[in-house]
Amino acid sequence: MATRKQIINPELFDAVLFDLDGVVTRTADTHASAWKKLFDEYLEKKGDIDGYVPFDLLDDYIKYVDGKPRYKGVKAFIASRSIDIPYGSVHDAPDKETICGLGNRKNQIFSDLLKKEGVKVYESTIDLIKQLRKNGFKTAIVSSSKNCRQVLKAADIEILFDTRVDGVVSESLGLTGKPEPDIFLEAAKRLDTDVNRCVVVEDALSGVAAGKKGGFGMIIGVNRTNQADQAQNLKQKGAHLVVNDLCEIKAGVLAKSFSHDLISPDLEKGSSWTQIYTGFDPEDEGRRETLCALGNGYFVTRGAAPGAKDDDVHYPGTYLAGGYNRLKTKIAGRIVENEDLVNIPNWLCLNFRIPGEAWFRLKDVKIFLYRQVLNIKKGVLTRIIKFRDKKK
Ligand code: B16
Ligand code: MG
Repeated sequence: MATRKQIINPELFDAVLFDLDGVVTRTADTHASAWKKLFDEYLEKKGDIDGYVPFDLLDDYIKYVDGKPRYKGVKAFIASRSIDIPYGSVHDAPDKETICGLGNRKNQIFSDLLKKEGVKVYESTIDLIKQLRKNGFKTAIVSSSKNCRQVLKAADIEILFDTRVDGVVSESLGLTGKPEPDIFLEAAKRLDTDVNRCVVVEDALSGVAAGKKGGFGMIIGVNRTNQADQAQNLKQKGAHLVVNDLCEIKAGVLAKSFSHDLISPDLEKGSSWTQIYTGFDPEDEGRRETLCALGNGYFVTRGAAPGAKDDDVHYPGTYLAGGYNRLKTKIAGRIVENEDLVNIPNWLCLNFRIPGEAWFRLKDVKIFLYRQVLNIKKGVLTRIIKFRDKKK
């Protein structure tokens, strides 16, 4: 039975940031093999009478080097074997016993493998990227690798990304690599998109951790190992959703995006910043307007729909800080003097009508879809309505 795909919801997200190795291209295996050759040769040469424990293509790769910039990877693995060598310099020869020397040797091995094996892509990822772009999402490639551009070129997919933030860009800007969020933040900045509205797609624990640290709206972990504990680890590091392959994801189209399987971490986890209301209930509208009120310390406006009139359903209200008035009212024969906030002129006056019909009123039309999203962090209230007019 075909499983239902999860949808990247264009109502909630504008951009998708893709990791390269292991997400877009099958080069994570090439990296892992290069690391293994480097470390096994090194450990063997270093010599230990009892022999050495070889680099584990899965465990050691995932734990120490996956997703990290080259020298950070060397440092982490070497430390895990209690070996301490000087950092050296980026110009160190590949046979020099320094962090940089070893890193440079790894790159030689990687380049040779790449030449021999070429670059293969994950077709499902490429399909998803094309769908996303067709539906108006921006896309970025975000990789620790200094070989990123070369790999994209070899696969002829450079054109699929609006921007690239990789090991080379990162070095030139002095950014810190994964698990710090810098390179993802730089990509969001280049795409002119708020981190809340960006999806990060990563296969490495360090990359997922970077996404979480950066506060990105959605993090999709890709578990290429097919092992349950890796899925668990990706979730633990901050992935909202873990898939085995991106064929499980599709790009949402705005008009069709009102489905139950929309990806919305805020909805699913009831997280703190976004309040989502679906459906329109005239009875409850007054309370909803109160809960969706937005203010800035000077004035506040109730979350009434634009064009809403003061009637039995809506109560549009805007109030100024300190904007009070005193009024005498006769109640049950007694004059009562009351001090209250004054409802100042309603500025939510945007309305429309279909030629030949009355001005649009929610309660007069057949509503198919109604969705109201209050983003408390950004102070933005969004309302999306799909309705049928009387002519149909
Ligand atoms: P390089 P990503 C990472 O790329 C790889 O996951 C990791 O295995 C590699 O060591 C690292 O790039 C550095 O790559 O030596 O080519 O600069 O997953 O962030 O796309
Ligand atoms: Mg990766």
